[in-house]
Amino acid sequence: MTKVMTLGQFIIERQAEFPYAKGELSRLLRDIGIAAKIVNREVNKAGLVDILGEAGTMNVQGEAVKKLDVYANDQFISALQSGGECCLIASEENEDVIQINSEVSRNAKYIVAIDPLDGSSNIDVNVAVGTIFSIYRRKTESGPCTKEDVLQKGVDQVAAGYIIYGSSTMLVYTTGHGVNGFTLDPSIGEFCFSHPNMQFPKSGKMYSLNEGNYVHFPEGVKKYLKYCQVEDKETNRPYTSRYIGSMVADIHRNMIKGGIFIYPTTASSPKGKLRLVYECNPLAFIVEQAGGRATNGFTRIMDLNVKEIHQRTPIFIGSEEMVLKAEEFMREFSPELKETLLVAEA
Ligand code: AHM
Ligand code: MG
Repeated sequence: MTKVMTLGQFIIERQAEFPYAKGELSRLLRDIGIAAKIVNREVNKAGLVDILGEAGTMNVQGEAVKKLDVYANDQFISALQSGGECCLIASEENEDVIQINSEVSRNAKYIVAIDPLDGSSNIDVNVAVGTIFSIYRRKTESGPCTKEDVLQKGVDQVAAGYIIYGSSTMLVYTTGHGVNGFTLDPSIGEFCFSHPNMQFPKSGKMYSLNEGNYVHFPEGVKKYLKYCQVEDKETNRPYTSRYIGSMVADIHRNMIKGGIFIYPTTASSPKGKLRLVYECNPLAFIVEQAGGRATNGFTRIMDLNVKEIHQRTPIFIGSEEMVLKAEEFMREFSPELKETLLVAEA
């Protein structure tokens, strides 16, 4: 019989990778895993909305029904608050950071940045959504943790991960020693080690971006897109277009099959749409750890300065050779953007 290793067992086994760690990070990852299972249960019930009641209404038990992204936010915050290993949370759902000032958490070492339910507009139509998280060590030694503590570059991340609520639910994470994936076995309620040492294929055939925005794309992206669509046997073109509109799902697929995901600047989002701190940096950390590449078209995502918790950035992320090719087009056809983005970031 094959032995199943649960996320909890795996985390304990890997604790040896952190010789000076006292188990706090392991406990933090475990807390996130527990909240993920609760969120998974609710996401799975989303189709029963007619029976259980729509968001904003009362359900049959007379309880107020929350929107799922608000529900997910509450679950992760409550798990991190009671876990005792996190002193500050930055969430997509909250304008400001959340300080955890309880006796046990006030001096905790870690900070969590999280997008509790990304792509939530896909829930109504039964399409995969995700949670993205990033873990930093606080900058101050002790005492109340402040917003300044979270304004760190992506290179300073201690760990990052995502949960994809898809045809199956998976948790994928890195602590800077490669990327490992765990699939939720609903029959035992545990994430089980299923994808060891995940590797981003060096190249691929899939490109993912919202082509509806084509007229507003920078010239470099337009030209790269045309390059993807041209016939060329040697480089396996034309490529295939795949866009779910759930970043976690698009990147997860590309990590398994090979591909590039782009969300560039557009006329309506001149700084890009996606958020640096809790969407792009954690995914960049995971993708780089799997051998892929993540930039804003010119500069490595994890090297970008962080000024605001809700800061946006354009992103080119995925198979290394494909991202490098797209960057060539950006340098040649949209060189002015490099300066503009540097100024925006400064
Ligand atoms: P959200 O944080 O409001 O859910 O938005 C993020 C999502 C990403 O998951 C996805 O890649 C992107 O928005 C899709 O945007 P668009 O509909 O503009 O293509
Ligand atoms: Mg989001």
